[in-house]
Amino acid sequence: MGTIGAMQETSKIWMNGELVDWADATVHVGTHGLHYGSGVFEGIRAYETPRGTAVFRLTEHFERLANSAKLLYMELPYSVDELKSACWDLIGANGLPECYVRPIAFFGYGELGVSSRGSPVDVAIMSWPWGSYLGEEGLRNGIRAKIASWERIGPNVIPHVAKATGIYINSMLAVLEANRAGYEEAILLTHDGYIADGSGENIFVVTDGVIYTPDLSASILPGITRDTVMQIAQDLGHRVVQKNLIRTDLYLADEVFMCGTAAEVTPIREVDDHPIGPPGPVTVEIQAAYLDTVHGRTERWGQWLEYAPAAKTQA
Ligand code: PPE
Repeated sequence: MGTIGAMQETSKIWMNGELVDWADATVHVGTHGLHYGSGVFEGIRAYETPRGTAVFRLTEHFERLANSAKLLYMELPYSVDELKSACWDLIGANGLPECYVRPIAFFGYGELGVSSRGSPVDVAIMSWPWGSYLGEEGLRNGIRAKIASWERIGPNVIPHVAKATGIYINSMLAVLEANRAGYEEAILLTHDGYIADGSGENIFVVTDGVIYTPDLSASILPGITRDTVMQIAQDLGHRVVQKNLIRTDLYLADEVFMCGTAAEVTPIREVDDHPIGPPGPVTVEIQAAYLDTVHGRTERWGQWLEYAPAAKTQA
């Protein structure tokens, strides 16, 4: 999963209201979020388009961050508009035409003890170049996935609608298990045995021409790419059904793919050693439409691309 090796450093990180040098964006080891996983974050992509750098669904990502914070009783010290503008400042400062953007808000250094009362809230935004999450080869030819023995956290364990840092221990264990067994990605089931998420992606299944994806009751993260894929698929004339799926729905599917900001639209060619096949026509069509959209090669879904505010446009 992800890029192997050191992450590519960029010049600046936005931290608590200012742009600081990459190396200076540090926290104290007494930080609440480090001890208890009490943070919320986002993963956003900025793409190079014919009209300059565009961020895909920037507003929705920060709105989800605000919702995630709310679910942790965390008061974000910045509004969605302020965070969007911070994001543009950062993108401008780092000067990359394409990058992955990672906002994070967490209970900081103040008081330890599980209750977060008394801890300040720190907010930072990083950006760096991040290539295909599951590899170029995976994007083109599909990946091999394995159902994890770790269940996805239930709705009354941690609110799964929140993109909360602590939840990712669950994802980490699942993907480590899959990787150690020789698979590229893990698929997690709910406590009741329904398909939930990949470790960092939502799942889609195509059977007899109908596109299925787990609904929110299956402990999924309400993915912004998932929403994008559902809208694109419907606009292209496909029927999309949100419903509970079981693991055999994957084994017997005509096509399976995953999607997420980092993974974009990645075909799955095998689940638990059941061959599904090379990327099928629906997957290929949706992947192409998605990549054309994010790179600004089509205007059809152009409303999702947000451009730098005029005053701050970079050369
Ligand atoms: N489910 C999970 C568990 C998840 O982490 C992600 C995003 C999604 C679904 C898809 O959500 P969206 O990006 O809104 O379409 N995972 C992010 C972080 C991955 C990481 O390794 O870090 C991402 O894709 O940016």
